[in-house]
Amino acid sequence: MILYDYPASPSSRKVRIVLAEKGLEYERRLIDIAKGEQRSEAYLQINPRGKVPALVDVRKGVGGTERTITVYDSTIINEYLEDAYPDPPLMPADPGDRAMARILEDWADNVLVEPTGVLFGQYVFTSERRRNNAKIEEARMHTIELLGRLEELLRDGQPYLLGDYSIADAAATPSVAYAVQFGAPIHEVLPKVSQWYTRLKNRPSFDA
Ligand SMILES: N[C@@H](CCC(=O)N[C@@H](CS)C(=O)NCC(=O)O)C(=O)O
Repeated sequence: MILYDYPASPSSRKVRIVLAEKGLEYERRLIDIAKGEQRSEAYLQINPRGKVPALVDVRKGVGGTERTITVYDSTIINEYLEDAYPDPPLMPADPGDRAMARILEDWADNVLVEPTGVLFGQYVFTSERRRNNAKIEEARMHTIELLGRLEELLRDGQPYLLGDYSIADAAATPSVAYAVQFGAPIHEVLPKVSQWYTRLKNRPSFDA
């Protein structure tokens, strides 16, 4: 398998976590989005959307013949990995929980990523001199407000968002990690989220 990714990209991190959780080996090819490599002609052949990540896998198809599968978009890649490599499962068994896992993944990718993306942009792509402290503080507070949803979800004391570790935890990890790294006071004001995040950090997949 080949993963085309950019180390700091939350979508790439989400896929690397799932690959690690499933114990899958793969080669990594850097697509440097800071240099615009995602728009190169060669990469657009792999992902016509011009985004990271993308995954290329070679496996036997239904008739037993080998085929090359190219998948892009982190959610679709993780669904592919779940279908192709179901052990260990990262989707809950219950249909209601499966729906909730998808809702939480979508929420992490499209809602939570907004303020954490602002923090990332301010700390990683902006020089110290040009940083906007009001914007940073607003993004930190917005992150905390959004994570209130997870604090509520974790109130019954389960270790992970839907009980057992799932795709929903993997999807939220990159944004929560950036939130903590860039000063959102999660450990101070959201005790359940704080304990859950510590659990995520202690999983070997976090290092991926
Ligand atoms: N929905 C896509 C989003 C992918 C995405 O936005 N990737 C960003 C990095 S996290 C990217 O490639 N940015 C470069 C660009 O938009 O030109 C996914 O989950 O894979």
